[in-house]
Amino acid sequence: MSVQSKTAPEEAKTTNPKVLAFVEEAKKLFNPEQVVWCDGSKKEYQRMLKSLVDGGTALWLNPEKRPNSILVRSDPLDVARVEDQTYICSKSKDDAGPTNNWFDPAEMKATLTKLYDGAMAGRTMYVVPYSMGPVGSPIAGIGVMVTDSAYAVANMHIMTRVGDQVWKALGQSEDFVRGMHTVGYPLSTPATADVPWPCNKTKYISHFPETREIWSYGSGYGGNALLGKKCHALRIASVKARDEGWMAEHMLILKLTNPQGKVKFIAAAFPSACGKTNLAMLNPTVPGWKAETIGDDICWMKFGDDGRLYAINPETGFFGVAPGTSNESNVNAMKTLHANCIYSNVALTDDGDVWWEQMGTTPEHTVDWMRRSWTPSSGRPAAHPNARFTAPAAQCPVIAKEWEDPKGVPIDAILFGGRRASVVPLVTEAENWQQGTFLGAIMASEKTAAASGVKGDIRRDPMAMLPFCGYHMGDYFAHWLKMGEKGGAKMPKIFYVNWFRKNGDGKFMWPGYSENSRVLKWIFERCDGTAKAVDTPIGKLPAEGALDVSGLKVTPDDINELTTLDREGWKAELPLIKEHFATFGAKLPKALNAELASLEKRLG
Ligand code: O2Y
Ligand code: MN
Repeated sequence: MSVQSKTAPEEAKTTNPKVLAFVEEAKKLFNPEQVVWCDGSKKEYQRMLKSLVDGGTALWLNPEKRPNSILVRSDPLDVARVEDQTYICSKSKDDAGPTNNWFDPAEMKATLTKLYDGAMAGRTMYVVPYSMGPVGSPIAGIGVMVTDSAYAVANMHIMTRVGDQVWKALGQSEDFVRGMHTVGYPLSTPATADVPWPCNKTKYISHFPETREIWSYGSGYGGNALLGKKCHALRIASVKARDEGWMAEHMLILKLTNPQGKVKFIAAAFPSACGKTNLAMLNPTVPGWKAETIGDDICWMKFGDDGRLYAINPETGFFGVAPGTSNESNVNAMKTLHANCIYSNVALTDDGDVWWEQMGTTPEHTVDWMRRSWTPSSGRPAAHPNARFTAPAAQCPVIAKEWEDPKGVPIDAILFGGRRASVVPLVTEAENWQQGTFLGAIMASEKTAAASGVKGDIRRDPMAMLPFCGYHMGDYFAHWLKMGEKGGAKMPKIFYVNWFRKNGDGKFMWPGYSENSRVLKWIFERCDGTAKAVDTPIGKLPAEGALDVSGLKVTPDDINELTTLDREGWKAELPLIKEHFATFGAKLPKALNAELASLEKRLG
């Protein structure tokens, strides 16, 4: 590559030698036409949107319907995270563990260096300084990302704290995550035509946990390109958290206030498609109770001076799944989306607004996410099932006042949950941290067959971290146990919830959504020691009458079934748990095997 980059060194916004060396290395490798140091300003954000619209990647939505919002349609082959092409490149394969794709770091860098060579020719390389968490918070972390995607920059503006204040907070420190991202579509000669959504059919989302680096190639979408999110805040941060004695988790954070004004903070882990964003923003149906949002996806927790676990939401926005979001399922998300959003792969209505499946009234005509004319009889969805909105968290009508508190919020309870049609009760309280870790480790979601009530595949997703843990899951469980030993009695209580039990007719037994506040109330009161529970082999279940079901149209029989131990179901589960635990080999902590053995004994 012969064309010289145009950057003048004085454009750099920091004198940090490690940052300058990183940017220089990236510049040499990618050979961009120019380098832009992002300042995180509103002006810069608007410039990004304009460049996306001018380049044909995006269009402005009707400003009367969705002010200052754009619609982006991606390449049909670049629509979601690519787990098959996601790698953990630790020095030892054993450190990545059996549930991650592993590659030798030197070999991966050799492969990617070839692909990176000149990959930004004819393009701009943006240097994006960002903070995950309030700038300067002792729980926050800093990253520097280079990218040739204005879409990634604009999304990073919404999802993270970008700007010069990050350079100030970083100072001369070496403690930052280095992220390199290119869509892998160089404009090698002036005659090379750009396309609306440049990407490459070859994709690599590679993580180097030991050196805190992310090298991403070929995709411009979501978690593959917004490096602050899954790559930094979970895969790299989980390793950093293990090394430094804190926790980086795939959890929402919510604030719950009872009618007397007493507050508890709850973190909750659910696999994808289990209504995490809905729970994070729920409007309680129990009179006098209030729920507010701190975060909807990621939670970083460190011990405070008082020995309790304090959590921050490292993000500043929601990158939520659009289909299924409606005034019925999540009115607060809908209100958040009124303006200043980026919509990806949703449908465009004839009056310049957005639409997706289950949003509300079906329009007679839209342009679908693939830019084709669409009517309800088209026989295909108008929005891609993984269509997304990127929305500023500050716009959420129920955002809690503490959401940007640099010291974080003290966590009272941790919830694990999956989608289980049978066996798992509505809510179970772990006896202690070790049993709670066991419940998190066996977390699963069940695909129910079309013939409802029939048990389908069970997919284990421990702590909802399977695709996001940057190291061996056996070591991750050990880290959880170690944190429990350190925190002792001050650790949050752990609960396992399941909103998705079905009856013999295949109907959901629990109404879910806002009614989940009844379960949250019981959890709150368990933390206070005021609600009653009964001991069972799997943990504590609500005692009769302890769950507030007043005014709820659920039969007493169903409530009873939802809150009673299914002994035979749990017995049938034991061999599946053993099989799951065998995945982790010798790294499975003995304490978890002991929990399993003790459960088996208690079940009789
Ligand atoms: O498809 C993507 O790239 C996004 S995946 C995602 C986005 C926001 C929150 N959670 C997730 C997830 O997969 O857990
Ligand atoms: Mn997620």
